[in-house]
Amino acid sequence: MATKLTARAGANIALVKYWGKRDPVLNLPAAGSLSITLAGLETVTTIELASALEADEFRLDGQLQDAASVGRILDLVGSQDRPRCRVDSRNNFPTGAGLASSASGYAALVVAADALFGTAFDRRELSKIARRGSGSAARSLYGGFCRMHAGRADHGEDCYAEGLFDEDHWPLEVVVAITDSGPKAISSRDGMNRTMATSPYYPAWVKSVDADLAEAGAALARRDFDALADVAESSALKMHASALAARPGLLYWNPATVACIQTIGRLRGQGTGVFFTIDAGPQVKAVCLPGQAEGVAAHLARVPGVTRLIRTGLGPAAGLA
Ligand code: 2P0
Repeated sequence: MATKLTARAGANIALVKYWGKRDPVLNLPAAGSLSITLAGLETVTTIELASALEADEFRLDGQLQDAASVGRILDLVGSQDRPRCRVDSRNNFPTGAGLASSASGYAALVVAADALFGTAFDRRELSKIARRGSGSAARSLYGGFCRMHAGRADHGEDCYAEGLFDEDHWPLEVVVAITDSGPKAISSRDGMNRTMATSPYYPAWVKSVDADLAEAGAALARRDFDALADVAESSALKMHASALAARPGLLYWNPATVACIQTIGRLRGQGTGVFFTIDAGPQVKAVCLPGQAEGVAAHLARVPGVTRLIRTGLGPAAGLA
């Protein structure tokens, strides 16, 4: 039996956003979400059984970290009697790029742990465990296009992610425009908690998500870019509107964020296959029809305040490295 295994998982970007929880302890989202998994922007995680250790050890990009949250996820895959572990996790994408490393990080962790402990959970079960670490992590178990189900049950067994289409279904391209690489002012978790607690628009946001999921799923199935663009931009703007209406308000954007939105809108008006989405930070993700990313990147590079571009496409499911 192996005593050391490595797994990898890609970052993901939601096209229908997750923003708010129905249970903070089990980390159950208030609504579903729909995402694309990215190629090449990965976390690679090695777990080594290390019974001689007094406690788990966790290194992120070489730096020793508190191992408590990683240990809790390892307990959920194995059991509390599992051997202690040495976990080494590396991200090959820059922090501050607005690509949540918690998503790819927890996805790679559960895949490696499942193989190392010999638990052989199916993807759905692994997505439930990854979700306990970070809601968006459930989606990084799958390649291509993924749907997260909110479920209704208090125990959360109906809350999981599933693959919709693999990356070959529709090889969309992505340009990430970085407008500020500093640490974000307010984490997603704190931002969504504040939105839930204080935003008068939060109930309307949650109520709107199911229709967006249906629309986005249908647009994907028929590869209807305009329909996907409309629903994805609306979902992102509604999420930010609910956050803006929190008290105090959450404004994740800077002037370059707005300039990128306007540039993308202008390009789309001229017939380029591109739409924007924005997460809990100032970076703008431009999702492009196959073959359009190069031209889109050239325009975004000229937007004042854009400091860096990352170009990528859709990537595969998490797996052993
Ligand atoms: C998303 N975000 O759907 C949304 C859009 C950020 C903005 O999922 O509290 O780090 O760990 O479950 O997964 C980021 O939230 O939150 C996120 P937790 P997570 O991609």
